[in-house]
This record gives sequence, C-alpha cells and structure tokens, in this order.
Amino acid sequence: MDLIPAPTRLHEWDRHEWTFELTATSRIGADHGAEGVARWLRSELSAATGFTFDACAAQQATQSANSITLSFDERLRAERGREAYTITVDVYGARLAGGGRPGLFYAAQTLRQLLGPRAFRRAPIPGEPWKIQSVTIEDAPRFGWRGVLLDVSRHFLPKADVLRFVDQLAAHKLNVLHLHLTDDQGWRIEIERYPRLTEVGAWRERSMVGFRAGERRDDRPHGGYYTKDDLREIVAYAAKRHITVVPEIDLPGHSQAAIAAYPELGNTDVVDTAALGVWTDWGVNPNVLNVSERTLRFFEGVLEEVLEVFPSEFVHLGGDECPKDQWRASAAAQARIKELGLADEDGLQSWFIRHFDRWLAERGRRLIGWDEILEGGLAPGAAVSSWRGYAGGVAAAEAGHDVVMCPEQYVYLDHRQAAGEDEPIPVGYVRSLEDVYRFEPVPAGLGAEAAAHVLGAQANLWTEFMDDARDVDYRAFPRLAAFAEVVWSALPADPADRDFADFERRMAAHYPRLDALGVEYRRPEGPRPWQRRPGVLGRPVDGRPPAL
Ligand code: TNX
Repeated sequence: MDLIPAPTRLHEWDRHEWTFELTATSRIGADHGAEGVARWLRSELSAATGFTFDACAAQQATQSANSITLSFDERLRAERGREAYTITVDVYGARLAGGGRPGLFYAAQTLRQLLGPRAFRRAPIPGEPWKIQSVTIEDAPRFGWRGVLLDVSRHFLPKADVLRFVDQLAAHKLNVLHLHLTDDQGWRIEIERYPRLTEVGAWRERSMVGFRAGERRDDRPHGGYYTKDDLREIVAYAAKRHITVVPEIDLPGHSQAAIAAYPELGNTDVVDTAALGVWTDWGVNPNVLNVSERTLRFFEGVLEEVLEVFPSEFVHLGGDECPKDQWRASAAAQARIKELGLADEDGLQSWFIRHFDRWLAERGRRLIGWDEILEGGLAPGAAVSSWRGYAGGVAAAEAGHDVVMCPEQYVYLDHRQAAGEDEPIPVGYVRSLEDVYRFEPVPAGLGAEAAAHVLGAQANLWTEFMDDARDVDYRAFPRLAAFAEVVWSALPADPADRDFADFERRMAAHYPRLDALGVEYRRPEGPRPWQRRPGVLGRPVDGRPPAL
C-alpha cells in the first residue's frame, strides 16, 4: 500500500474477497462535526472519479454498500490525541475514525493514497475500478509542528501557486506553513495604514541571478503582494486542510524593502535612506531599522493588521542576521543604548525583540523568532526556530523555551540535492533525499524535559534561487516527502537505523501520486533539461555538514 508518510501500524487482510470498491452509488457519511472533512473528501474524490457521493449521516451510510464513513473516536482522542486516526476497509465499507477533525482529515488523505495515483487527478480518466484491499490502519503523528517555510519575499509566488502548495503540504500531512512575507527584496503583505509598503516595497527593478560573485542580473522587474483578502483566503484554505499559517515579519534586519517605502524607518543619521530602493542583491544587508519610538509604533501598527488576518498562536518576527554597523555609527542608536542602560548593540537588538514579545503576549499571541533572538534573553513564552544548527535549539529548550528545529545543515531545501554539475544554482550542503530522511529533530543527549520543548521541525524553502512554482517544486520534492515521514512517522531515533531502502521502495509508488498532482519534482536520475541552469553561479559548501 506504500503509504507516505508511513503509518504507525498497518495490517493487510489476505482475504481478497473482502475488497472494498468505490462506485457510483457509494455514499460519504459523516458524524456531526465531521461534515467539513467529508466535504473536502467528497470534492476531491468526485473530481477524480466522476461519482457524486450522496452526503448523509455516518450511521445511514453504513447501511448501504461500499460507503465511506467519517466519525469521531473519543477513546482514540484520549489516548493518542486529535490528530490520531484509524481506518478499517473491508467489504462493508471504509470506516474512518479520528481523535478529532485533524485526525479525520489525515484519515481521508490516507484513503486517497490507498485509492491510487488517479485519486490525485482533477477529472476522471479511464482505468481500473476503484478498489482497496481490506486493511486496518492505526496512525498518529510524532510531532505537533510539521512545518515548511515558504519565502515569498525573495521571489513572489502568486496566490494560486500558494494554494497549490498548501494542497501539496496537506497531501503529506504537514500542518504549518510559515510564510516569510517581508525581507530586503520585497514586502508582500498589504498594510492598509501604510500603503507605501506595497506601493513601493513590493517591487524591485531587477534581480540577482545566482550567487553574488556571479554578478549576473536579469534586468526584469519583479514583484507582487497579497491583499489582506488574499491572505485571509490562504489562511482559510489552509485551515480547511488543518494547516496553520504562521506569518513572518522580519525585524529589525532584513528590512530594506520597508525602509525603501518609509525612509524614516532606517538609520537616517548614518545613511541617506531616501536613496535606498528595494534591494536587488541577495545576502546579509547592512540597512536595518532604527530603534526610535516612532519605529516601534509603526511596526505595532503593522502587527495590528497582521493579527487581524492571521489567527495563529505564533507570530514570527525574524530577528536574524541584523548587522550592527549602522547602530554603532548612529548617534541616535547610541543615545538609546545609554538611555535604556544597555551594554551594547546586541542588547539593543534584544530589547527591540523583547518589546514585541511583550506586545504580542499582551494580545494573547506568542513570538517565535530565529535563534539569534536568544542572545540577550527572551520572555518565557517566546519560541525559537533553530536554524544555525542544533545549538540554538538545544540552548533554548534547556532554558525552557519551545523550539522548532530547522538546522540549515539538514533541512534547508534551497540547498542542492546532489553533487553533480547539473544541479541548478548549487548552493549550500548536498542534502540528498536520503540525508533528509535521516534528519533527526531531537538531538541525542537532549534530556527528556528539554526534548519535550521540541515542538517539531520545519523544512525551509528560501527562494533566492527559485523564481517560480516550477523551481519550488523541484527543490521541495521529493525531499519534502522524506521530511514529512521524519516529522510524522515513528522512525528509529538513531538515523543510521532508518530503513531508507524501504522508503525508496514506497517512493516508487509515491512518484505517480506526485505526477497526478502535477508536481515537477526532481527525478532520481537528475534534473530534466529545463530544470538545469547551466552557467549560473551558486555557492556550494564542500564536504558534509557537521555530525549531530
Ligand atoms: C539564511 S535562515 C537566512 C535567509 C536566507 C538563507 C539562505 C535565516 C534566518 N536567514 O535570509 O534566505 O540563509 O539559505
């Protein structure tokens, strides 16, 4: 049955006469409260099969043959949580039970995999009858945070592509979409009280092609942004698929696009910020926010609108890669350090982040930021995305902070997937499908109490070198399938003990599902011609990343 991610337990009954068959008269029945999941399943399966699937109560559906029922299981919920599910398929029907709605949704996703690749298409095509051999499945995720970061700042991804990406995540039982909405190269969220953020900040004249030293530019304007309604739509579409969208507004570094729109946000006593445009390079940028009261109020205003659109518990405020040169040179920043009694510029960054940490907490939300925010101390409710390896995450977890593990050496999917010359714009470490499969979110040696603070893990797709959805497909898949199994399935904790050969065998069945979904993944034999970027300079890191 070759499911990905692998379920906790699966038992195939060898009584072939017990086979279930989905037919034109099959019904989809749902318990009260499960109608939303039933609607999703009905719309996917109607599209793929051409059958209409009458809706009814679960109890009623069991009375007709070959029906699908969706119901809740209180005991499952008590024992294994809302995301747990069971499936029983036999000649009487397919019975899906969930600890809660998310569990039922994952059961529905699994059922779709059981129906074969054609179940992932948008219209029926000729083929065999829709049969599933008798089986029972029990399943529940290992981690509650099964995330993916999508950087829509470096390259804007149109709304339709984001919705498509959400469907891809849902098909792999991933449940957090971290949207990196602002950076030096583009501001992508409409903020009504500050229209220039998108009028000016969402557009750049050209882009760097490949890594800096290549000095190539495309001389093609780039840009785009999401209206608040677009984002509300994305949030609601994701929520239907049990995916939480976590917005990121990156502060106080990675802010040149905002400064280009509102020059008073920059260090005006050091640089002529009025002359700055939206950045057309990649890398770490010296133009960071100033630390005036006005800037604090400005971003409180931004965040008020962000909170209106995103109901997520966590709001990501970046905090990474903030060079301190301008603060060192700025009389205003130095006066601020004195006034606040801080030791230095690092103290200033930490004060800045803590301000918003408190501000979010007062509104019932929690701040999450890159591991740099640990420097200088954090409020207790704040969480950390550990990106510069495991160390930040370990320190944060030991200090009692929640952590999302996303070390760049392991799960940065902008990094190349193979060592060959053909890999497009080769950056970072070689992170093959197998390397990702052997990524372990909880480092050995972390005590049980600290380990409980590891909410889960996240794969990050930074898009300097991906300028459209086809490129994102290529870098994301198939590695995201391996990542999904790492965060969902009960794999051996020691990466060396993981059965990659079995995963690869199941991938042979998974590739046709991705084909049917229309995902342009990297084929095991390498990139296809249009997936190569001959001559475009990357920045490979030689050798393997440091061991755990
Ligand atoms: C580091 S991860 C960054 C990003 C880049 C990425 C490229 C992080 C917090 N900062 O701004 O896009 O490397 O791999």
